[in-house]
Amino acid sequence: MNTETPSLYGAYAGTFKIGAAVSTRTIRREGDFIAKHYNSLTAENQMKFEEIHPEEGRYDFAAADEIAEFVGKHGMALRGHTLVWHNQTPDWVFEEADGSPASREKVLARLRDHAAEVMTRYKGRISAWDVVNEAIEDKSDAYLRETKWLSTVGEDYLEQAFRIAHEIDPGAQLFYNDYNETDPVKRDKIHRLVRSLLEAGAPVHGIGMQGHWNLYGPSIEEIREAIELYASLGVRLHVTELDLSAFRFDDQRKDLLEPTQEMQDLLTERYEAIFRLFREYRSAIDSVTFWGVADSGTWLDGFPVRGRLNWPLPFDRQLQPKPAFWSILDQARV
Ligand code: HAH
Repeated sequence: MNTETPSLYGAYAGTFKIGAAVSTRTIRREGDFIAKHYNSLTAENQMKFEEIHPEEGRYDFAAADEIAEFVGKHGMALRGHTLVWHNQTPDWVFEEADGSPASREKVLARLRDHAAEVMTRYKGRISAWDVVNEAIEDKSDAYLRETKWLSTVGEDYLEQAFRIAHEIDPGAQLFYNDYNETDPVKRDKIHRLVRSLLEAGAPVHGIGMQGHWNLYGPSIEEIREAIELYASLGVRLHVTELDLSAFRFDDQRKDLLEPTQEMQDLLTERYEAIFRLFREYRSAIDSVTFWGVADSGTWLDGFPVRGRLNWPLPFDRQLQPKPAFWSILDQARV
């Protein structure tokens, strides 16, 4: 009897890529497991601005290079995450030496330097870049998030970022990436943003739906509506950061050391329904990436509630497949 677990990406070959967020730590410790199940990787943190370019003129590519080499060795895809974001970006980018706000020209020049250095280094190896991450405000009455990119450069900072990225690497697919992307109000704002970028002639090729969802929502219908709306813009879709928290976002409960049986059953059912839906839209979706390789490495341990464990992925803390894994696998065959 063959008891070996089948490859997750193998099961979805010809449908879409199956990816995971990794770090140098996870590729060193769990390299064989990662290479078996995933054919696309994203650096969870190690390609972010503050990691790669902590001070003006000083770049540190050691970790990013190690990930890119692993990807090359295994013939995987690599997603670049991320160029323009309000988090994990050092303050110097937006400041003069005396701490006052830098001019629009200076911030754009720094963005251009950064993008040229990073995108050129991985040209031909990073096939898709999250050029801008999370630029839309969550509060329903506001449109763009108030960030230092917005206050220093102005409202066209997204358009500028996409134009710069395209000039530097014309072969890369350029994405706008965001979370709460299925919320009807935020969804419409993301749609409006990407539509206006396209109308201005900006080179936006795709929308990244992060997919930080939970066991209770969003509904399959809400996810479907978001996919339909985004795909109607004629751009490609990547699910970039999929995980299903065991808790609603405002649930503060901290008492569990293991998921309840009900949580495990819901995880199985939700992953099954979500992958059934993704498969239905495979003509629009090219890639589905989990935010972590297994529960042992999830960012949701400790976020948004400190000291709390979570179990959002199809593999457990021992890298063993959960029933949710088998339900995802079943959907590949139907
Ligand atoms: C994502 N933010 C980021 O894109 C990623 O770079 C980071 O490692 C983790 C998650 C998502 C997010 C959220 O779901 C809720 C509040 C703030 C940010």
